[in-house]
Amino acid sequence: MKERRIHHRACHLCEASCGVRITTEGGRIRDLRGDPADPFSRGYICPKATALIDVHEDPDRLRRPMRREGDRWVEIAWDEAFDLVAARLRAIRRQHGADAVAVYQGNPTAHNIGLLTHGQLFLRGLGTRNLYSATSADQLPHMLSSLLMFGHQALLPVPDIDRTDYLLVLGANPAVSNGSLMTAPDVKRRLAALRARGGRLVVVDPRRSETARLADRHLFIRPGGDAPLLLALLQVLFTERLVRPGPLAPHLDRLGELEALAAEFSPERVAPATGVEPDEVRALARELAAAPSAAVYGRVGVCTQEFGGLASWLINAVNIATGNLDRPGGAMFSTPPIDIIGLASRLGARGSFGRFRSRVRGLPEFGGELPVSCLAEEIDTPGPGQIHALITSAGNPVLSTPNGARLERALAQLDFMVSIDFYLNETTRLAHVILPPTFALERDHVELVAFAVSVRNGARAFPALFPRGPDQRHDWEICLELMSRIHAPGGRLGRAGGALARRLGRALTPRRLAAAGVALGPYRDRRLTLRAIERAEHGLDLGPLRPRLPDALPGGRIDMAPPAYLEDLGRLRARLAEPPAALVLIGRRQLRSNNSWLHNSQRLMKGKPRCTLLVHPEDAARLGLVAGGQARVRSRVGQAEVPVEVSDEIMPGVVSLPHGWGHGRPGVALRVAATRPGASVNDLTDEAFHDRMSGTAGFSGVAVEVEPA
Ligand SMILES: Nc1nc2c(c(=O)[nH]1)N[C@H]1C(S)=C(S)[C@@H](COP(=O)(O)OP(=O)(O)OC[C@H]3O[C@@H](n4cnc5c(=O)[nH]c(N)nc54)[C@H](O)[C@@H]3O)O[C@H]1N2
Ligand SMILES: Nc1nc2c(c(=O)[nH]1)N[C@H]1C(S)=C(S)[C@@H](COP(=O)(O)OP(=O)(O)OC[C@H]3O[C@@H](n4cnc5c(=O)[nH]c(N)nc54)[C@H](O)[C@@H]3O)O[C@H]1N2
Ligand code: SF4
Ligand SMILES: [Mo]
Repeated sequence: MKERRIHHRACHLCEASCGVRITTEGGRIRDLRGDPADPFSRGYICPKATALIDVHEDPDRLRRPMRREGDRWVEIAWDEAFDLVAARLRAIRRQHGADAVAVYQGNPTAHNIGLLTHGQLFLRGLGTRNLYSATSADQLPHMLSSLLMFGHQALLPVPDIDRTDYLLVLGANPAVSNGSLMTAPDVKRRLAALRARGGRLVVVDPRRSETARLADRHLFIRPGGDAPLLLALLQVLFTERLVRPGPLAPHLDRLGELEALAAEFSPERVAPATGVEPDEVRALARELAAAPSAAVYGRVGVCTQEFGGLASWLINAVNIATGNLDRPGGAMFSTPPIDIIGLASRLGARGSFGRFRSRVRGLPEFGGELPVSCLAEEIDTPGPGQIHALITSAGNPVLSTPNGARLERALAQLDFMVSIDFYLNETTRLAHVILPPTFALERDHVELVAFAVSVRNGARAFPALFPRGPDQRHDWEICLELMSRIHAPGGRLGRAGGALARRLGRALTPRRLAAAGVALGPYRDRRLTLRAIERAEHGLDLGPLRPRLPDALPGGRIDMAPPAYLEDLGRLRARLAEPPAALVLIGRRQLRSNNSWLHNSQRLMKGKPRCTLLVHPEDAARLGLVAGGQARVRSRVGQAEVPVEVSDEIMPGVVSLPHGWGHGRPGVALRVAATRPGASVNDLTDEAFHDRMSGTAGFSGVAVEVEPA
């Protein structure tokens, strides 16, 4: 056991999925570095990769189920925990119906094969309308535009950044995030290569971000101004006869309607809302049209704002209008080793929107889920259909969703709450039971999500690095166990059926399901198997993206002007007629944070405090704020006190605060995070400020007042 061994696998803390080389000795990690032989990341890793070790070894990480008795937590046995949870959830379902049990799933779900297979089976199988996830605080608008335009909510275009001649980035900061809905490890090198081959990079962002600093040009934009800007781009493209959809033209519906609606949005008309000079808009349109290939790419900044739905649609529309959808160097579709979209489409599952609406505010369902902006009110508003119990899985909604403070109060009122998570954090401390799963190094990994949105086709899978502890459970096992204890005996299957289902579920491990998926997948002609993917220990490169349209379109057509967007234009016109708010808040991702959950790593917490309010010098002077001083920030829903950082990298009239902080809440058992708790920006963001069309949370553009504290 003492022998030194080298393992090649990947970090899957985020979508970039960077290859790592880990040296172990005596069951411990001696060294972790980037894998130079990895064809995707070529030796790159970001500072967060060391958190693989830190979380693995974290003494605060939970390894046994815990039950709360008032303010005290006691360890209990798994069997007792499963029985307790199942009994409570069954009783609440019996008394109030299936919708009374809500579910919230967080971001790490996407990087956890067992939560994608058995987790979905269990949580969606509960048959509740009250399904919530981080999707509605993130990429929902992109998925919605894929559903409404391309006919499947998971058919997401990816900018082909390794071959493009022109990349226009709106509301994304890949130099820090390492790309999202764009698996592109070591993005900075790729962006440098783009410029080195004569291509151009333009970034549109209310902050001169780390990505903007690498660009040929950076344009400040008022938060929420993207939809008007994109409409103006289309207006110029149409009036200057620059629209050339190329080979896609015969597959487009309602291009004429798009032209007609864009006509009213001249660059001059939208300028007050966007803050972008009309000449700049015209230049952008002409450059996009003239480039041999170009891609417009937008992410969190265009999604989590008042007009995220419209903006996502219009990004696709510009890519199509300039002939760049599905062409090398444009926005393309990956071909992942498991064709979830094809499999789902054949079963008639393309996604859904607006099938039902939330009880209190009437926000639309998307993909079977309701917007997380309405979770708190669905708990704290009495009446038929009220939520009485909650299951959280791999999420920390108290820190990650708008008006987390209201949600926190609502959670305390629940009859029952269970969290599947290995940290006692801001959310799970309110649970009655915590069920801690294994962590990344203790379980098999098959990458499902990253290569569905990768800038290069590929595949990756590897076995657990360390055996799990004798009394640990994987997420999928927890979900399977709960599922069988909630539904049987007495469920539709009866006692014998329940036992059979459990045996079947245990035999169908996530790995076996994935193996079947690969065998049926798009590379079956090449006889690709999961075993072959696992043998490729540096990751399997399956080549550059290939054009896939029109075959990949489930309905064979692209809708350029879906009615749901046309209806929403009225709301945009009304906003354009109003004066903009004097001071608005936006977010900021940081290299050594991953949303809320890596702040218990000493190495990642080193250096200056990072939870600071970024203020432009003019605003600082006007408001009487000084660098290093404290500011009190107020919004409709709450307030926070934070240290001030003065910089002209932020545009005047905008302030920025990172998310994922606020660890000072009582009962949080994160000893390192507690040394620098910071304030939660989501105690300021407003659940009532959202994209009404899609239901997505509005983190960007929240009206605030700031004064010295
Ligand atoms: N203001 C503001 N708010 C935001 C954002 C923003 O930019 N600004 N960004 C939004 C975005 S993009 C996202 S994705 C969300 C994230 O929102 P969440 O997913 O709710 O929050 P995370 O901080 O990612 O919390 C992840 C939780 O999962 C646990 N965990 C980690 N790995 C596993 C695992 O393998 N299994 C299980 N069961 N648990 C695990 C961690 O301990 C942690 O408690 O936040 C959103 N909130
Ligand atoms: N280091 C690190 N990496 C991460 C994460 C992390 O927390 N830390 N989180 C991961 C997750 S869950 C995700 S979803 C991805 C997100 O990946 P990205 O979307 O690339 O990351 P953000 O930093 O949120 O980028 C949003 C940008 O939009 C800008 N912005 C804000 N409002 C507006 C607006 O109205 N219009 C425009 N045009 N721009 C605006 C912001 O200033 C910011 O630069 O990152 C992932 N990677
Ligand atoms: S970018 Fe960092 S956190 Fe994301 S996969 Fe790569 S090393 Fe891990
Ligand atoms: Mo995210």
